[in-house]
Amino acid sequence: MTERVLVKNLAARAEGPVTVSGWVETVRDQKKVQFIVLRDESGALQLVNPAVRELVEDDPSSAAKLEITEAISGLAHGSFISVTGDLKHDERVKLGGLEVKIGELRVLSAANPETPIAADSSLDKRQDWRFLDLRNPKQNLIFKVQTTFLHALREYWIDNDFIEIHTPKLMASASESRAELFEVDYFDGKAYLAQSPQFFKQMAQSAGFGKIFEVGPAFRADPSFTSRHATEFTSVDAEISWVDSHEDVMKLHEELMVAGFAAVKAKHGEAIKDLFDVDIQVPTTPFPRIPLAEAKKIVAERGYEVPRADDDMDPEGERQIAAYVRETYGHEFVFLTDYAASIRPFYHMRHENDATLTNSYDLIFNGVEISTGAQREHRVEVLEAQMRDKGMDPVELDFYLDFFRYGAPSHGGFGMGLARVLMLMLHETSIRETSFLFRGPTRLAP
Ligand code: AMO
Repeated sequence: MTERVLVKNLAARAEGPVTVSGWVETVRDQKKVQFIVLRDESGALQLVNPAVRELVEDDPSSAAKLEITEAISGLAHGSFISVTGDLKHDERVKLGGLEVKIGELRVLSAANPETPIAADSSLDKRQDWRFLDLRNPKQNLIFKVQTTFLHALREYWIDNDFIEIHTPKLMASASESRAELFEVDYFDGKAYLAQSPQFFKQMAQSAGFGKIFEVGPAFRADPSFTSRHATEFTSVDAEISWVDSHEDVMKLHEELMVAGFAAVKAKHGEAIKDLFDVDIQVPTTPFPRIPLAEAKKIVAERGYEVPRADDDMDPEGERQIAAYVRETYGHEFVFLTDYAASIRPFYHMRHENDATLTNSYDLIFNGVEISTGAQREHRVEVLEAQMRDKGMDPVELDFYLDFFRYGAPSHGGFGMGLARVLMLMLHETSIRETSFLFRGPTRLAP
């Protein structure tokens, strides 16, 4: 057996014997000739077999040929096979101008004959059979894009002397709010699943790390069934020391987005256009920045009154402000800044001259929030006061307050939901499409 060749490498290869391996996408079993479309992780290829339907007395090779023909006739879609045969370049073959004439066929793992999902199956059903769903080139591309995006971010971080950290996901306390907290048995006591690496990425600042990043899981016991919420998601976090305000964090954030989008466009732009009909735009910097109060006025002028009494933006408001930004600046991103302290966590720094506002932002991409960032409060007495202000007992987070009792630099950072970025980048309608395996209130398997 010759060495396995990936489908994508066949075009550059001379005609002759090759071995290819993958799964069966389609079988066309005609009387005189059989065709298989075989797909591997790199592409799809047509295999051809001149059918031999009975033994030919004076042809000793006919027994083997008959065996291959019968194997192909009984081959279920999805079976994993390995084929050694003769590669031919033939422009008439629609699929890549290539064909392999089957010499030897090995069925490594036969699939059940009935495939449980089809192209028009519901999203829920496709989630049940996610491993089969992911065999589709479109679904597969999402994770190639994710790899390229994260690699570009990582390259940026490493080029700029960030340190990667991995913070624990088992915690003794809540990491964001007490709502949406998963509690788990922990020996004789209780532990909580981390809602965010927030406290520990700040700890790294007091530890003198300067600039850090983490890509890891975050858990939220959020019972809602929206297209953008999961109970477990991958959070992309960065935190840096010596910031003057949230402006420094936004600068970092937009540079990262440019790096990620440029890499995705360069590597997958064409494939994304083909499979998603989306033109990836590398955003220009600076991204538009609009204080939240002003954004609400703009949205009201467009005829939409944000109904929430809590000073926050609602999803329709986010869509409206994104539409305004697209029309006015031709931009897909907007930073909404200076959120009210009443709706932000205690650890956000407040404005020097107006304690009702915070040095914080949300990043909106194509009409949906993908990230929250802020300058943090690093003065321990102010932090304690802000906790009390929110009805929290500072004693409960004493370990966290300790981080600021032995010296701490000014600092800030952001957290960003990876599946949301991919959903909005590829114009998908749900993070279920862009999460490898989605977790929600009614989904724990597979
Ligand atoms: P926040 O709670 O806004 O901020 O979360 C940051 C980003 O994480 C993503 N996200 C989610 N994605 C999927 N399902 C969810 N249930 C979910 N919840 C949040 C969103 C969101 O914008 N510690 C702060 C960040 C910081 O200030 O550094 C935090 O967690 O994309």
